[in-house]
Amino acid sequence: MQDPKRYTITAALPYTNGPVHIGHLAGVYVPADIYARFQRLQGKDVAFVCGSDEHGVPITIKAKKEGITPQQVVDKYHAIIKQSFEDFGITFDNYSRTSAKIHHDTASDFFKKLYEEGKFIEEVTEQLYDADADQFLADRFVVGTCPKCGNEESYGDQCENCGTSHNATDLINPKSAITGAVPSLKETKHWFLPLDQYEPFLKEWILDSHKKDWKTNVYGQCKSWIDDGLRPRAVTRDLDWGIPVPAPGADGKVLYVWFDAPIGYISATKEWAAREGKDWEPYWKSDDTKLLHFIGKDNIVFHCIIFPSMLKADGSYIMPDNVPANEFLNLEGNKISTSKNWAVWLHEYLEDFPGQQDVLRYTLTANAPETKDNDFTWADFQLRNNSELVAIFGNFINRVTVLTHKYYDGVVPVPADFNEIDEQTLAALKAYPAVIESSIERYRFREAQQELMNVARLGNKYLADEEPWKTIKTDEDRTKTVMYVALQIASALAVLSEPFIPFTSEKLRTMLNFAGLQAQPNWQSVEEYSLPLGEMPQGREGLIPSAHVINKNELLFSKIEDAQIQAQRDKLEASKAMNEAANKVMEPQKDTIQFDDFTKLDMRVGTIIEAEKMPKTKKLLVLKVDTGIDVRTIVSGIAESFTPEEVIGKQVTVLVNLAPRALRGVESQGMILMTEDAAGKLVFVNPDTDGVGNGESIN
Ligand code: B3M
Ligand code: ZN
Repeated sequence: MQDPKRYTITAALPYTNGPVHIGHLAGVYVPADIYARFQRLQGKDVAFVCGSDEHGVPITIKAKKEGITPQQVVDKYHAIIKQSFEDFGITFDNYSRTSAKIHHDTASDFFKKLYEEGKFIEEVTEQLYDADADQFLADRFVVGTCPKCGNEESYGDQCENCGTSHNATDLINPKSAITGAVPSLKETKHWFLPLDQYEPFLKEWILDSHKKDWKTNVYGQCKSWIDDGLRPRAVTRDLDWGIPVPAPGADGKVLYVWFDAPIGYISATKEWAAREGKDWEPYWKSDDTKLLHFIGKDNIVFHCIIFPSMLKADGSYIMPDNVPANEFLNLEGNKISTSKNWAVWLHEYLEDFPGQQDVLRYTLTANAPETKDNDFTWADFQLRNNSELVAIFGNFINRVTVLTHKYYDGVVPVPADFNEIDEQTLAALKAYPAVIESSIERYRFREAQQELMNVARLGNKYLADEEPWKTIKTDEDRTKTVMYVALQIASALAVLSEPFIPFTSEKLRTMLNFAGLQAQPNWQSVEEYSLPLGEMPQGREGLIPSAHVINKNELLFSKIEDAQIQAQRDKLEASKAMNEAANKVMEPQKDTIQFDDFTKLDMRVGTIIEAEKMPKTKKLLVLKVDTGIDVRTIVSGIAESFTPEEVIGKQVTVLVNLAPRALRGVESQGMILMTEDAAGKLVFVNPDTDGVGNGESIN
């Protein structure tokens, strides 16, 4: 769309059943924020809205699990999520929530209008029903085999493996997620949006008009759904958590969460407009508005097929201009999983890396899953910080500001004539705003951020080539010119970095004392004013003019040490181990024995006094154990878990009356009791016998 008058930018409403993690940030909120910040920097009229998605089955499941009400669940996580977004500088104009009255009213009215205009099909159909739970099963209440890809853990409304959206009754071998029971079919009335009727519209709008400008992953998914043929979709559910269906005969029914949630964008805009004294309608109904939905790939069908069909059914809304959906971010090679706690939670990150929001924002953009799934690793995080943010960006700024203070007491010097290198450097600088802009406008945020770093590289190369630390001894005028040019590059970085690393941009503005400037450098001025090309300096001052005084220097980034990275890896490993332990299938209990059987076992406290590896074996240690009765040899299969040195002196539990047997020619006269930890490592069944001597019986 050429020159829109205003922007309505939406970011997927996060489900309020847990905190947000790096996958959310990388996939949706950082790119949306970069885009919104960028448009604001261009002076554009922007409404950037989001909010908590507080209805739907996942929330009721969470409430059941924690023994609290769904409202308590959403209150808790709404507060945490909202705080995380603020902490990471996600500049929503409004962060609302779907339990808000304004949203209930908006969604209810939206349904009512369509209902009254006869846009729904009302139908009694058979739905999956869990008799044990006395509940209809829809969406995430039911799991089964995906009819399209065969994934055995598909949800009732969507398969997370292939992304297909379906009806719960389409699942093969459905099972209740509440009781595990095989559901029966039971009749119930629902309202359906006849998506098939919107097929011609969707074909023309997406397949014909957006083939070129939509991302191939988004376009491809839409095409495959449309090509498969669309069917009516139920927009109501038999549930007690959600927005009551405003239609006669709909007692005990609520709007389907995916019907109400996208309307949340509209409610959030209304709420914001009311607060700001604006009219919300142009942001949703005016042709000169650019509407954009930032989402993850699992939400494509809802934003490209279902919500547009709803808007079309209403008839008064505009369509999104683009839906720049991202693929998924993995973590250290595995899928991020809330239930398995395989995630980096934003609130926890900030505890471990206080004040370092930009490092994460930067890393996630550098590695954003724009065209394919990508992997976040702590090693990459450290490398990006140490060898890009610290070594390139931070280093350049540090050199410029330190030298300005050292040579000129912080005063921007008056340059002498520019030579060819200066002019080329400034010409290169001048080209960057347009280059970065072009990438952002095409939703290529990784590329845009790389170009930003190229500005810092340009600065570093310029300083390295011109060596003001050398010329200061020989040529004062030359040094002034070089420092002047370097300060222009630093100022440009303060402006151009704002969408990507806003906290750093802010610090840099303070360091360069932008507050003390008459004209604030902005995106346009980087293009317009930084290229004096020989006409300098009279009449055309730079971004940061001569005689301006900059503030004290401070470090923008600091090195991240190996120990910090290892601590993060350990944290992940620990959560994996805990998760494995929690999911471990326990061996069933053995057959019952009599007390006499037990008393036959003679177990004693003993101490290992010598240990050595059994030659030519991997697993065996030959131990000498003081059992209190005697010192005897026991061959034990623990060499993969312990070195001989580790076990000497250990007090252990010994079964002393086990019939001796020869292992590799060594007679073993007993057995040491062992168990396994969560990671599968052997551990001694330690008698923990403070003051108990060897030979004491265990019974
Ligand atoms: N809450 C799904 C999700 O978090 C959903 C998005 C709603 S956007 C209207 O993936
Ligand atoms: Zn599937």
